[in-house]
Amino acid sequence: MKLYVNPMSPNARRAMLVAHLVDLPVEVVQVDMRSGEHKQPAYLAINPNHKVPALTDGDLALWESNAICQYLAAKAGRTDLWPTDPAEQADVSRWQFWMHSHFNLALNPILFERVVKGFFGMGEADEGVVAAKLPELRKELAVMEGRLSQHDWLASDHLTLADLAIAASLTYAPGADLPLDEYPSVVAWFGRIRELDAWRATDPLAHR
Ligand SMILES: N[C@@H](CCC(=O)N[C@@H](CS)C(=O)NCC(=O)O)C(=O)O
Repeated sequence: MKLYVNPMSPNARRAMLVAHLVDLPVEVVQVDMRSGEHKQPAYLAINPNHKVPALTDGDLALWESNAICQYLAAKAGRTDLWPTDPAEQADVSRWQFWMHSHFNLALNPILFERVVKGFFGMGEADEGVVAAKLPELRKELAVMEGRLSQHDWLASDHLTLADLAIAASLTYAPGADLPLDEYPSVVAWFGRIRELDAWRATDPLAHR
């Protein structure tokens, strides 16, 4: 099994977190995006979207980080991370859908302005963009706070793919001066995530 990643990518980190947590023979393959390797025919045959992560397992070529996370956890029999009970599984998957459909749409433009531009020398953050997106982000963080003020984890009573999905999106949050302090249960939850060995092992800043 090969997992194609770039260590700087939060979407790839989502899959790498699961790869670290499960007992499977996963070979991690670095895709050199700076040289455009992800747009070469060999990689496009695996992921026509020219994005990381992607996974190959025999004849299967899989893309979309959440699908890869589900596949790895299911293949490893980790029903704690990805339950088989329909109601419990739907509880996890709703957070995975919500992450891409709502949370990231509010978060990513802010991270781009305040963190990514700095990484790549793309100029100053446009605080107008940040100000426009902050109300949306606060709305989504309030949804998480509502759940996490009553429970330690987003779904079930233990770590699941739901937590890993959303935590990966927050990879660059510490450098973005987000209003996280307004959501103490989210901060406490993120603290629990940051204590995971898998979190430390996939820290992109260790690769810079
Ligand atoms: N929805 C996709 C998003 C993947 C994604 O956007 N990956 C970025 C890196 S964070 C990428 O590879 N971008 C390169 C490109 O679009 O050419 C997933 O969850 O896997």
